[in-house]
Amino acid sequence: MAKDFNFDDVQDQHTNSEIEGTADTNVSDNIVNNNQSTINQNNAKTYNVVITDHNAPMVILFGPPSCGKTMTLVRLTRYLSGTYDFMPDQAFRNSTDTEFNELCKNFNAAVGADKAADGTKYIDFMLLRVNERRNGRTICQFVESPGEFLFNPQNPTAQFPAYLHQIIASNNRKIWLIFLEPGMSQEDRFAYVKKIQDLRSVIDSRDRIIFVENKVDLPATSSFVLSPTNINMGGLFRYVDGLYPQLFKSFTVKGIFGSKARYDFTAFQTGTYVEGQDANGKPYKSFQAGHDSHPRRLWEIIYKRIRG
Ligand SMILES: Nc1nc2c(ncn2[C@@H]2O[C@H](COP(=O)(O)OP(=O)(O)O)[C@@H](O)[C@H]2O)c(=O)[nH]1
Ligand SMILES: [Mg+2]
Repeated sequence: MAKDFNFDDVQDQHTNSEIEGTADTNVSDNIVNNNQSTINQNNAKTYNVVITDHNAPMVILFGPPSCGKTMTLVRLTRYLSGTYDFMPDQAFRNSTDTEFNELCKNFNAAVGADKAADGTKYIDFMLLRVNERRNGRTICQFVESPGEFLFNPQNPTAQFPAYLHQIIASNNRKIWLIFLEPGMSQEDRFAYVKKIQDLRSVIDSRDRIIFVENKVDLPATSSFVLSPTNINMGGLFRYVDGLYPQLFKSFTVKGIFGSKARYDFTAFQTGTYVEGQDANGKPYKSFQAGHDSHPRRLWEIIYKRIRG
């Protein structure tokens, strides 16, 4: 049950003239400010990013640490690898960090490894261009940043970082993937709802919202998964709605013909994680991709929303 809202009647004002008028906003400032190579709690607030493509829609992953943002990208990259190339954009961070730059170059090898859950941890702040393999056209760009800069349960009322406002201010069409997961405490969930409502108050009302209930394999939600291809989406939605009071309501508009949900809701599982040891006895988490129906379902919604 994707809760669909028909956006077709909402005029899209992302016109070319607007894009030309504001293209390259602050790029030179960013380069000046951006000579710090790594991002940390101290400079996160003011850290600037460089957006070079002002046309391709942006899909922004939004969620607390460990909700599965990076592994969702890993899973989508693998699932779509026959048709699309996922290319990290080094300019986004204008980084001099060699480790980051190496990982950008080797992104596709890193996501293919069964150690992916460990191996990609250095690239959790990146922009990935999704290019159609047959013609190189960028159809969208994914943005991932560390969850603690978006919603930190230890400091739930912290301001959003500057780079998020930069992204919000860009003229690209935006699709927000807002992650929910069964592992959050009640206190954190309530604070997270507030945070998402804060986000809603600063983003364009034409932006698309996709709520992703990740980790549906966990015991709290696995009973809704009858099989990977058959999920009791209505039951899952009601369960999640109860856990995050007012969340979905705040993205629902009342009209004369009844209420309309201005979001999609879907279930997801990146895969299975098994703790193991490598040849040197070092512990690591092995990752086995889950059933293809999960990325297929998610990609169908994303694809629909990047198109209009
Ligand atoms: N059970 C389960 N665990 C998951 C799933 N996706 C992610 N995880 C766990 O969550 C951890 C953090 O995932 P990651 O993508 O790095 O989260 P991020 O901090 O939001 O980028 C992983 O290492 C896994 O242990 C999932 O679908 N099911
Ligand atoms: Mg991450």
